[in-house]
Amino acid sequence: MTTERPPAKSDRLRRHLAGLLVGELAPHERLPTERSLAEEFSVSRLTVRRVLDELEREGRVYRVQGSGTFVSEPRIHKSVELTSFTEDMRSRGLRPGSLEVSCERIPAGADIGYALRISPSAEVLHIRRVRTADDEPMCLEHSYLPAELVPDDLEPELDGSLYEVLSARHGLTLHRAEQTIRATVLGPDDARALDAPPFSPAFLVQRTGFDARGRAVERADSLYRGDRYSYRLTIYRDP
Ligand code: 16G
Repeated sequence: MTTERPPAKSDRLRRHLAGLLVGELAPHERLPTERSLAEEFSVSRLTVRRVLDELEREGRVYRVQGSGTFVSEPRIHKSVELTSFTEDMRSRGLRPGSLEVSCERIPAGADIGYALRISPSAEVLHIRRVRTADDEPMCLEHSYLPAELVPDDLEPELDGSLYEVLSARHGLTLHRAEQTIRATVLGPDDARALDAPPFSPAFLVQRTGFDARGRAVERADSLYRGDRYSYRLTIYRDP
């Protein structure tokens, strides 16, 4: 017969804090002090600090010297699916938006031309947007579209969803994409656009999207704030 051991005091503390973080406290609210947690759970201050260190490493709380420990903003879990920024934000109940939108026609150049399977001298539409969720900058996005496929000036319509405009106006719907995700840091200009500290961590997601006919429709570089994003994958094992 096995007897279950009662949970360690530090486990009870961890569970209590996890409960506060998911339900009771709002982002940027202060957690109870180390001293009061130590008293309430009959553990040492060192134990409390260790549990808080762990939560800090997981990005669930942050500390301000001399003020205490606070609840972090929740991360946006992005699943690797062929969705648009607008769809991603709406499915989380957030209001998508775009700031600092610019749109210009430029020669593709070697890298973009290669990704889009067009000549380096062919024209592309370069769209730059700071993507926001409930007005907070989340992602800096550069999209490159072969000008041949989108002859109109898209800029006036880029307050909303690019994918919706491509589909409604140009009959272009993405069917498949190749995507790479890598870690990077924000250079000073990108950090300013994203309202984040320079050299803070970020994800760079590079997508090449194809329509059902196999035409490369978009090459995009999306730079996501590392403190607000995590990538979630559903993975399967062959039977
Ligand atoms: C996503 C795509 C981006 C696309 C944008 C369109 C990734 C990594 N990138 O951010 O390639 O341009 O959606 O969004 O998912 P929109 O339709 O809201 O403009």
